[in-house]
Amino acid sequence: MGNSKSGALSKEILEELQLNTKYSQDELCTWYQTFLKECPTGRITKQQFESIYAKFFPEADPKAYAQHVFRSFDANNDGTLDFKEYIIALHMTSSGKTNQKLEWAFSLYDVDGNGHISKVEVLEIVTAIFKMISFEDQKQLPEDENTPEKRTEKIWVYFEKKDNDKISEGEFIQGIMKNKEILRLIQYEPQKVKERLKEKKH
Ligand SMILES: [Ca+2]
Ligand SMILES: [Ca+2]
Repeated sequence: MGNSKSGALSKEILEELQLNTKYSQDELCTWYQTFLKECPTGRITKQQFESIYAKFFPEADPKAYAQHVFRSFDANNDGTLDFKEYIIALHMTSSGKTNQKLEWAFSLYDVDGNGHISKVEVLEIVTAIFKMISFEDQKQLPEDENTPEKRTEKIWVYFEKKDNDKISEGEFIQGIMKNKEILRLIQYEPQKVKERLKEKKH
């Protein structure tokens, strides 16, 4: 132990990440150095994660959504993200295959982690998503999806579920593959995020 700050990435973790993500050894080592610069402890706390989101959405309230995303990334449930969890998360949400992205979306919506999604859980995530949409943008939403309740109802009807029914992971993924409207409804307006990121770059 002791001075582990200089620590190179262990061979075990490196091999596991290469296997699971297709990132190269060089890429992973470079990211690890950057990661350690930002997080010298080697772990991202929930508060740090929330403040990253706060920077991206200065006019909104992304805290609840950030907490849910954090939970879905924290694979071993210890309240922090280590480098491995961080890279897997990055991979699943950006370069991962559709199936992996949907598996991740399922874990995001399965708030209590019991393997099923209830209507209450959908409402919880959709409500968190709404807090990130500015009031101006909310006004532009179609009438039948312009509140968290209406949007949840619409999603639930697409899945052909009754109020107390549950959605399994298989149903969730198949449902979205069959109906792209569901994908649009369960996501935060990705176009808006992209535009905002572009603005920041220029
Ligand atoms: Ca963890
Ligand atoms: Ca659940």
